Amino acid sequence: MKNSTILLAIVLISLVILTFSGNRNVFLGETVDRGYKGLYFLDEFGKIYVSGSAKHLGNLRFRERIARDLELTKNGYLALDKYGSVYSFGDAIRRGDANTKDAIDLELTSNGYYILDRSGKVYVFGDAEDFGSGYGIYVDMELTSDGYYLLKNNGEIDVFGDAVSYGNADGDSIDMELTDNGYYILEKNGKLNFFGDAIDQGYDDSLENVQDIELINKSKGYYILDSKGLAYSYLASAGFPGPEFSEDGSYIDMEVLE
Ligand SMILES: [Ca+2]
Ligand SMILES: [Ca+2]
Repeated sequence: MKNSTILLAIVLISLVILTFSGNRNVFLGETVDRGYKGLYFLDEFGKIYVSGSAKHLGNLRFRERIARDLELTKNGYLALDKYGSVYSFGDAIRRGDANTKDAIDLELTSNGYYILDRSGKVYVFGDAEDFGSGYGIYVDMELTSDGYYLLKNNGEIDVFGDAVSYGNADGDSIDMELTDNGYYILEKNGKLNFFGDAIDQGYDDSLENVQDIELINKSKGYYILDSKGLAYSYLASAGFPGPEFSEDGSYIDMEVLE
């Protein structure tokens, strides 16, 4: 074959690989300064995707869909699996595992962490203070300065310590995020409920299987992540790309690097 023929063949083969590799990255829009540096995404197999100046420090490689949560530390991150095991990367310190079959959330304190399981049981490690557990089916935990909220899958919240109730949602709920004097509660169809001083920047309640809301402090906007890896921006996008698209919907968590 002539050199030009070989070159053409290489180009064609590369095009075919590119077209069918399925590595579609989802871009989130133009580059704007929103006061944060990057994004992390976690899928249920433990793979971690980064963009912007978020640092990739390692993946978990599960054969089953058991990764549940990712939390950032100053120069690292901790990950949680459904059996309550905690994995550390970079400067993050692992302080022990929860003995459960259905862990759902990891929340960090200054020198410790909480693990919540689906039944509402709260596990404490390091300097995390135990204010009590819930009773029911739970989907999320958020910390206040001296207490915490537990969110049930029906949208009801339980308050512990200094956490203040501003009301409940009443749909199939998945996640909550706190503002100074209020909170957001996200439902699985993308519907967002606003309490106290939480600002409505919009939402789309015809989505499927949304997983996470992440607030952007500076813009007072937020991202809503679905299980396929699409991050819907409401005054949130700074132009950092999202993760690979997941046909089978395996994304479970997103974190913003401030
Ligand atoms: Ca998280
Ligand atoms: Ca949350």
